[in-house]
Amino acid sequence: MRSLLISKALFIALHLGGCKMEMKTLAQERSKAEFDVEAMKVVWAGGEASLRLNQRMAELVANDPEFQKDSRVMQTRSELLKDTFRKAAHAWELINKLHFTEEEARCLRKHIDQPSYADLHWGVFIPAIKGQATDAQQKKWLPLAYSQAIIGCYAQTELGHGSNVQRLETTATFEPSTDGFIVNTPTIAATKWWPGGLGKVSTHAIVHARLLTNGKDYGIHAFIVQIRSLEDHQPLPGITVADIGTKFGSRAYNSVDNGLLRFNNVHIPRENMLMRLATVTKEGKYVHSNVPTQLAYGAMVNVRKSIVMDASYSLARAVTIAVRYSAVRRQFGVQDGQPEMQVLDYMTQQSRLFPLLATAYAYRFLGQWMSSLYSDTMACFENNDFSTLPEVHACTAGLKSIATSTTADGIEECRKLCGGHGYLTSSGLPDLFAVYVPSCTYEGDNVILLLQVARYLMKTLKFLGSGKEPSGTAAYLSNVTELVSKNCEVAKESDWISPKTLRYAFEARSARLALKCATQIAAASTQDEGFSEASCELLGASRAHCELIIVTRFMGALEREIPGRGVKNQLQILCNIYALSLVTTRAGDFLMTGYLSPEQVELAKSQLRDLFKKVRHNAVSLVDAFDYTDFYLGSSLGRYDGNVYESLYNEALKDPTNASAVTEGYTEFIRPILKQQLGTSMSRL
Ligand SMILES: Cc1cc2nc3c(=O)[nH]c(=O)nc-3n(C[C@H](O)[C@H](O)[C@H](O)COP(=O)(O)OP(=O)(O)OC[C@H]3O[C@@H](n4cnc5c(N)ncnc54)[C@H](O)[C@@H]3O)c2cc1C
Ligand SMILES: *[C@@H]1O[C@H](CO)[C@@H](O)[C@H](O)[C@H]1NC(C)=O
Ligand SMILES: CC(=O)N[C@H]1CO[C@H](CO)[C@@H](O)[C@@H]1O
Repeated sequence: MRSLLISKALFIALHLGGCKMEMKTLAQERSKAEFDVEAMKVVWAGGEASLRLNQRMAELVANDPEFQKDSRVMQTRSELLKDTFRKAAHAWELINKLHFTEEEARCLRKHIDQPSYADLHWGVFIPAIKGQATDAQQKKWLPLAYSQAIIGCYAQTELGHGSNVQRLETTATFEPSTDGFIVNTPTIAATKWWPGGLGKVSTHAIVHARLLTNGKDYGIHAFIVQIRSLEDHQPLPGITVADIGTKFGSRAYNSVDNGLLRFNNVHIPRENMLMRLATVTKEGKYVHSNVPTQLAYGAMVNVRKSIVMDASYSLARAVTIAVRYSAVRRQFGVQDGQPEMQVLDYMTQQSRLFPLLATAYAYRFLGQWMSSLYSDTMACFENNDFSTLPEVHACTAGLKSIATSTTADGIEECRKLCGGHGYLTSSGLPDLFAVYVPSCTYEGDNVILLLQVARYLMKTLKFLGSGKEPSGTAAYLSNVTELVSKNCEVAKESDWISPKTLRYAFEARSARLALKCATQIAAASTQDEGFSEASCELLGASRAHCELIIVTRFMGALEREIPGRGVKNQLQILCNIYALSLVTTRAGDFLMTGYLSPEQVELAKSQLRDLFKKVRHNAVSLVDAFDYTDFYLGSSLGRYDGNVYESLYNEALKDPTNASAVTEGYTEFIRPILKQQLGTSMSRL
């Protein structure tokens, strides 16, 4: 096997004889892999079938001239929107012509790699109808939505209120005489603001409004409101709708028409209230249905699973670019005419990059686990068993928060790892970052989500021993007494790479931080005051709880057989890197709670350095396993063949500013300065 590998390497090296060093370098890197890359691709994709599906869609998009993305940088916002609409229409044509399943269609949209209103229509509007509409309502609305005879968005957030949904101001007042609701926007702050797809495209919106009937306020409910004509797309009477303007980044999420929406006493039929959980009768009586409210939370688990999956894809994308470029890029370390060092060989580069590589894999397994958590939870709900809801809610909220924050920071770190060139749009990183960062805010602000986890942790500790023992991801807290008293026993470097040791360390950290907060809160004059005083520490406790879950899910995923030469071994190395890099970056937690001694942290650090050495030869192949095509990556630095300099050069020459050697504006603004024809009055001073 080994000799076969070496001869393959030689073969590649010989055949690249005439090639640039950058390209030779990546080929050599690949020849050093100690595992079967194709088998790893299957593991990453979550099975042979999804790997093939991804490859099929990647190819379809890359080979279709309608989906080309080269010119996007130069577009104005209006041009970008039109380009996005054109692509969405073309995709819809393909989806119908080729009879794609929902899964295939989703995969196609992902590969087009340009967010659009369609993401909101399929990803939010339709699921909301499924979750909140009665069977009869679904029968009416879903066929229209599935055929895109209507296009919808999800209008919850207002200018004045986002996170605190209960304080939204838009009203829907029941009017018995017309058997409908009057939807109204009472103040400027009540303007709907942010919904994606609303600004320029949607014909319908799911509007969250305060339900008023018989003079009583029943709180926030969802209503379907038609906002544009199905004939000529004009806003309907009483509706003001527009785009909220340009967002962060040069294109990024600007391909989505996030919108604003105001209602001036707009009448909608009573049946347009989404009535699965509650109804209003003809007489205006508010009635709860017999469907348990908890059911609405099931969909949330699914959404959060998708967000964690997206986090792994986006981080993997940034890491692919940074790893390939770090292998190609050389600086310093010259010895008698030899090439300079690959920056990937610098320990500092490795210590920033390899933990992110490991994190991408960690989130991938986390996402897979969340899929099964979703089906398990739904199965319990079907049997009217909602006992796991608080735990599942807290855990998925926290995982969404940690995964998106870490990914956003990780993409930015990858940009820095690419030095100056990472700042160029043609590196692909600025756009990736700009598209990604709002996920720290939407579907729940990340800080607020961690505070929810904290509330759950505090409650769990409070009720320990009362017979209501914690379950699932919080089960370890029932051992809190032992976890806070028994310190770590690691005595040598290699002690650190035991799953039991790692797991226990993360349990101890989390339990100790949580208990510390609980003690602090108990000492306060009121629970609320204590919680608020301790809230910064509570974020730390929540983070510790979530990182414990991620570490144990990664380890759990490796308990099974994983086929393919060397695949499991690589994953084990990555899992240890993930866990130990957390031990060292969060050393403050471990030291302050007294679980680790400074010497034990040192041992973790040197174990981590050993692991970096092990992963070094495999780094390029480990990102190859993500199976991103050059078209999808859209990065001069992350190219599969390593030909980065020529690519950067060509991209620069394509810039429209270079269309003429003498720049526009020369005659009016530059020449007069050079010719001393400007500011004659100034020159006298
Ligand atoms: C790109 C993008 C797309 C979006 N798409 C949609 C959409 O399709 N439909 C829709 O309805 N909305 C959408 N939104 C809106 C989004 O859901 C909200 O912005 C989000 O819920 C955060 O709410 P907020 O803006 O009110 O933030 P705020 O809650 O005002 O946050 C401001 C700051 O206050 C802090 N904070 C707030 N409350 C607390 C607290 N209790 N304790 C401690 N700190 C606190 C936050 O952590 C944050 O730092 C979108 C937003 C973006 C950026
Ligand atoms: C509690 O600790 C014991 C001993 O370390 C262990 O065997 C058990 O699995 C732990 N229980 C939970 C729920 O983690
Ligand atoms: C778009 C364009 O015309 N680019 C030009 C920029 O300048 C270089 C150098 O003169 C030309 O080679 C490019 O064609």
